[in-house]
Amino acid sequence: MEVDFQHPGQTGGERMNDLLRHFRSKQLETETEKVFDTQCPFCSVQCKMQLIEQRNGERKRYKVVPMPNPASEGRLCIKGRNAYQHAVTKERVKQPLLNVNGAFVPVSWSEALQIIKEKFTAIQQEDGYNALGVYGGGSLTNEEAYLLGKFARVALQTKYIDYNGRFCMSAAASAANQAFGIDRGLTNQLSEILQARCIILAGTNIAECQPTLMPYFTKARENGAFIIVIDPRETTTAKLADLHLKIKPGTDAALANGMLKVLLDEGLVEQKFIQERTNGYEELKQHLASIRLDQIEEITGITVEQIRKAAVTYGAAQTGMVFTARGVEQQTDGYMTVRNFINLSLITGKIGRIGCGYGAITGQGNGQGGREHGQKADQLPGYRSIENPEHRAYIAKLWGINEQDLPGKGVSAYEMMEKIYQKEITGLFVMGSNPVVSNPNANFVEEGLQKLKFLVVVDMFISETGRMADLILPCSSYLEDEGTMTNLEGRVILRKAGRTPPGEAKHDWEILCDIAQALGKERFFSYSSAEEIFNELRMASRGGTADYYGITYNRLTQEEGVYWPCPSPDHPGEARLFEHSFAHADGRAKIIPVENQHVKEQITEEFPLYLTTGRVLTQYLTGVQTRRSHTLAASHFESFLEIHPKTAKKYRIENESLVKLESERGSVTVRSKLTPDIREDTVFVPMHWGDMQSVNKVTHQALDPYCKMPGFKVCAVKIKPLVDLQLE
Ligand SMILES: Nc1nc2c(c(=O)[nH]1)N[C@H]1C(S)=C(S)[C@@H](COP(=O)(O)OP(=O)(O)OC[C@H]3O[C@@H](n4cnc5c(=O)[nH]c(N)nc54)[C@H](O)[C@@H]3O)O[C@H]1N2
Ligand SMILES: Nc1nc2c(c(=O)[nH]1)N[C@H]1C(S)=C(S)[C@@H](COP(=O)(O)OP(=O)(O)OC[C@H]3O[C@@H](n4cnc5c(=O)[nH]c(N)nc54)[C@H](O)[C@@H]3O)O[C@H]1N2
Ligand code: SF4
Ligand SMILES: [Mo]
Repeated sequence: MEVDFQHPGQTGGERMNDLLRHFRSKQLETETEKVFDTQCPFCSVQCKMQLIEQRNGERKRYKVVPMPNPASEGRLCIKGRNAYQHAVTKERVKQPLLNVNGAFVPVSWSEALQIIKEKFTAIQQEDGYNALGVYGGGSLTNEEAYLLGKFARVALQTKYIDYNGRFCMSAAASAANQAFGIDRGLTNQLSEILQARCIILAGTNIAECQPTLMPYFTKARENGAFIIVIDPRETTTAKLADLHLKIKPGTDAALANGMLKVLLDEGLVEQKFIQERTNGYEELKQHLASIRLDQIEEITGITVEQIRKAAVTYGAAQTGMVFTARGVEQQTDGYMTVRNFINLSLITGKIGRIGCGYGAITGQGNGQGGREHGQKADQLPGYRSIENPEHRAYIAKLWGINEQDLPGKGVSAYEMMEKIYQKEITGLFVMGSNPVVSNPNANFVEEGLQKLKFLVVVDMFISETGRMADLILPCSSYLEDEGTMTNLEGRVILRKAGRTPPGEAKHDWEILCDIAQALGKERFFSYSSAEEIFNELRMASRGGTADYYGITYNRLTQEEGVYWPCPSPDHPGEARLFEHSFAHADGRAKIIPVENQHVKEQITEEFPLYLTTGRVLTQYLTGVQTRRSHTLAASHFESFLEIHPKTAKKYRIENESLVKLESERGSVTVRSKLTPDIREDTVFVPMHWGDMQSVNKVTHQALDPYCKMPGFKVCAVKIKPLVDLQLE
């Protein structure tokens, strides 16, 4: 604002007073500062920070201050430092948007709710209650994930609910449940990594995906730990390793068999632990008798010598930890592969004591809590089962409904897409996911979504899935939405949120309550705060595997988070699991034999290369948030194809040239990045982009039969230069 110093008829003194007033108020404006205590919305470490908003008239400046916390010890990565940028951008959706002949038109909340009521009721009448599907996400708070499960079962009365965590945590979660009787990402707290003398990192790229955890591993190494990384690429994480096993994609189950065999042959097993604390060892022993190491070398591309080195070092070490992530889990045998890595921990007795354990490195911010409280097809809160009569009765009573009215088990995320394609599900409600980019076989998924009678997407932005919606509902961001998140260690943390949502955006839980009210179900959904929902969740989880009963907002404010299980308010929470017993009824863990190879798409003459997919440091998942942060978008503005120079030469592909990548399902165009860090038979493309760069147009739809995890990490492809000079 300019000051007009030329008021006619003003005396010099009056003019001076005006001027002073102006400068004083200007100074005050500059000093207007708001401080928000928050935590990063991205990965499972959940680093704490403060966002300082400085206002100078219309202009705002932001400063981010990392805050101490037990997980990242006060560190923040580049995504965390710039996370505020997407939350404060003008691109936020601020009003409900109705799709009218392809154009989004703002409507009021009451109009939006009326439309939902009409459409949902019509679908229920025409196609039945199970024609409505609900699709959730691992970014939602515990309160919202819990409420979404209740919303599907009580407000919509549908059995079809699942969430993006199916693509993320399902293999590790089902393996841990079967092996240990409980699924909590890490069995130990992070600080114990420093005590481990051998660390196996299988299909996990911590340096890019949980960067603030890297110092735990570098310090462990300084303490003398031997680090083994298993990855088809020499990632930044692999560069830290003492031994990098550059495995052929999809063959980790066989590699683990090779290591188990060596451990047995060398007598590096803990007989006492096996006898007292496990079942199934004899069957494993018999199975391994038929395994030949030269066969394993042929399958995996890892030499017998390297397999021996890895096994003997892990077996002989006093302490050791095994970590897996999506590299081994996002496979059509992901469940079995994780079981085989857990077998390593069990037969060596390297679990349940200091510096010894197993960990599935959880992915999304609330990837852990999001999988515990009922947004999964077969699950009720507290990790209860929707098929267990006692569990059903407990939850039905708490919710005030008849047990018979609680729907049964639905299907997994991708199977919901199949049901949509087959027009069995005709209405879909998406909260916290961008399925048209993150599902495998994305062309099929897109075709299916087009057939829906009604698609509602709740999001902060117009995502690729949002673009296809009939109605977009604006939700609050992490800076605005208070609630609890459970980090990769199983530590429940309270995320404070002091900012007011922009425009008419509402919290996810408010949106669920409003829709429930419009559908006449308000008596089941009358909450006035996230804390109130949490208190109901505490009761719902009480006595369940993931017991949160002893955790309160009060405790979370005073303590630095509380580990579950925490069955009573005076319970400290369990930092290290399985010290004395496992969670199965007999207290023992289960060892099982795992086959070397499982059905996967094989390379052929027409499709001669393996494609594997994953992540880069500065982008997050389908990129809807990180592409709206100018700093992050600038660091990686397009996708790429990592390829070995020898392979590139064979296909006449130059560095930084456009490449057409094709499978039987579809094709994408991406820019080449030549690097000797990748295997010659494999190419890698990140998952963070949509439309013509969406790698999931190429990936395979096959699912793991146990946990329904898609095999994102391996399929057969062909490549060619987009413009082939030799052919022109
Ligand atoms: N920067 C960033 N960080 C993130 C995310 C993000 O999008 N961006 N997402 C978060 C989420 S939701 C998740 S689930 C995690 C994922 O974390 P990670 O699982 O660590 O990440 P990915 O890159 O998917 O896969 C890890 C590694 O597996 C390797 N790999 C591929 N195929 C195979 C195989 O057959 N065997 C083996 N052994 N390795 C293989 C890849 O080369 C890759 O380096 O990251 C979380 N953190
Ligand atoms: N090829 C390939 N595909 C993969 C993977 C892979 O490695 N390779 N990884 C898989 C994995 S591990 C995952 S986790 C999935 C993730 O895939 P998606 O579920 O699609 O993940 P996001 O990109 O995080 O989409 C989240 C959407 O929700 C919005 N959102 C964020 N926070 C909130 C919130 O609090 N409330 C609401 N209502 N909306 C919110 C964001 O703006 C965004 O549009 O992708 C999977 N797909
Ligand atoms: S992305 Fe993960 S490691 Fe980086 S700041 Fe956020 S929570 Fe921390
Ligand atoms: Mo994930």
